[in-house]
Amino acid sequence: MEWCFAMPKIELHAHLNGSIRDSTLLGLAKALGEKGKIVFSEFEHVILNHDRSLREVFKLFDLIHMVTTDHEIVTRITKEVVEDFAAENVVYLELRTTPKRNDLVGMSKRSYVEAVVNGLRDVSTVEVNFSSCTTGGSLNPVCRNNACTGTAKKKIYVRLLLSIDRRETTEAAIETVKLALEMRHLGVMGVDLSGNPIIGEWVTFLPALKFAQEQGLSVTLHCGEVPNMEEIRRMLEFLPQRIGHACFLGEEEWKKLKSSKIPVEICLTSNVQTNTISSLDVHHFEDLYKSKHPIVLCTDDAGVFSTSLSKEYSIASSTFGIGKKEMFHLARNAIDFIFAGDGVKEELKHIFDSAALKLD
Ligand code: 6MZ
Repeated sequence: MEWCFAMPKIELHAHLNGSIRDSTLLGLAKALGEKGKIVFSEFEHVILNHDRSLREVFKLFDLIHMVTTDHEIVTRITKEVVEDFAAENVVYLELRTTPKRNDLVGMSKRSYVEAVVNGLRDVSTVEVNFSSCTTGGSLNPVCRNNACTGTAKKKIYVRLLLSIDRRETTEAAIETVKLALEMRHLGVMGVDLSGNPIIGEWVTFLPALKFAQEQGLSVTLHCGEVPNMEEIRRMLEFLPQRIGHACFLGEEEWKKLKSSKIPVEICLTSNVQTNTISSLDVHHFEDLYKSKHPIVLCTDDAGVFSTSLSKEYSIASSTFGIGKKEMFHLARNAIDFIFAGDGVKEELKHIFDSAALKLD
């Protein structure tokens, strides 16, 4: 559906390392294979097999992380991921990633995030607004490319979320939140809790997430990727600013979610490919959409699941019989759920309203 590609879209749930292009991943793996650090043929087999369970997806992430270890690679993949989203008319992207420490290459959590920010600066195909600087305003020194200068026509707003991996300790999670606070001026808006949902306990992450909210950061949680009712209940009681997935909610939790009005990041392809949801026609998207619950369509891991945001819109439209105008409204409604401030929201409204005039 060409119109799904052409219309402006907002992406709020995209993991950096899950959004890498296959070609980049294979190229990086080949180079490591030539150095004898990995067996390339085994890696290639896993990367090109797109039919995997949730458990296998997390094994794949461990493999991906083996080839995305140094700063230059983190910078490169960030640049490419932003360029890919911009190419399909994503106008606002909240990109999330887990800050990683790797002593072997002198990487700290902070230098990891700096490498991500450098990737935003390196984007050349489109104008990037990634911090509080605004088009036409005084130039923020963090903008090295044509970001914020108003020189390029196509523009994407990018904001960052730092992810806490469920394998981490309370201290490590707090370290990530502190980093997010220190890097707010570089467009870090909040934190995410993600990682293998069968690992880790809610109580481990709670102090860090509470601290984040107290300090004014926004919080989004991977919630209900597995049927852990106790955790789902506690997550909803926490009142995060958004949640992702919401696949395994029981009746009570469902009611709680609906009355809370917490926006849900919906990842159709990801949920079906990982067998979290058995098929699209029974996906909870439909119930949430019909009951006008705040929702936003997202990709999760565009590389890992061979998808794009346009594809997700197209799938939702054809599966649930939603027309072009309604899909446009669905996309526009996401403005209310972004973590960036009112200035950006106003600019996005303007972008959508200009596009609406060309809709027919
Ligand atoms: C939970 C997920 C995920 O952070 O290295 N991640 N966590 N559920 C999912 N659904 C399939 N998809 C990705 O990106 C990769 C990391 O994001 C989280 C996992 O922790 C994964 O290792 P970054 O950029």
